[in-house]
Amino acid sequence: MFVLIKTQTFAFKNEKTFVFSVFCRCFMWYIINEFLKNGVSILVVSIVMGSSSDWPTMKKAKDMLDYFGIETDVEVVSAHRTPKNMYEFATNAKEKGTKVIIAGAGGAAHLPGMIASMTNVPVIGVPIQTKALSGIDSLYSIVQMPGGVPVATMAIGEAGATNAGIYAAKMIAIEDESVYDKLEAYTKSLEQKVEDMQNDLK
Ligand code: RP5
Repeated sequence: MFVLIKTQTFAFKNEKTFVFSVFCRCFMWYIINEFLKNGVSILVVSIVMGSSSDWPTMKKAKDMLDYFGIETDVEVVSAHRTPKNMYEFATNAKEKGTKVIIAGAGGAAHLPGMIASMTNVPVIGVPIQTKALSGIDSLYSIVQMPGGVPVATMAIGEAGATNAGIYAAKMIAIEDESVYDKLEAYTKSLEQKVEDMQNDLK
């Protein structure tokens, strides 16, 4: 049996081999498609911070991402102490499969902005609460980016880190229904918390 597809002719022994071959091709097409949809979407969020002293705050972002089942990697990369590492990190982020970067820094907090200047992977900035100025310094350093180089800046400290994790999950959820469902459940759990507070007052 001969089948003409566009300009190519394919020879088959009989109808059965033809049907089997079509089935195999469809099956392979389906597997590749599924792989592209799910397998290739390595749901990685990179969490970076200027110092290990930022970790107690930044861990809140990781906790949220773990809760939503999103893979993370964590690194200490300092804009001032290891600028070459920061360059490597930012310029390799896309290739590494990083979908979102959460960058935390305190004081003269240049890390999120500098990373954002070197990659188009979206950057969420977390201003670390500092001893000297309570994090106002970090906030201003991160939030006041020049037009053209955005950093999605969160609140100062742990609340900001928690929200950074949730915000990153929302970005991942654009392409991942299962993460979206977990976000819905999380939002419901917040409603429940408020209801419990209300009941505790009675
Ligand atoms: C920043 O300097 C870090 O992000 C950190 O918040 C701050 C202080 O760093 P350490 O002196 O505690 O290492 O780069």
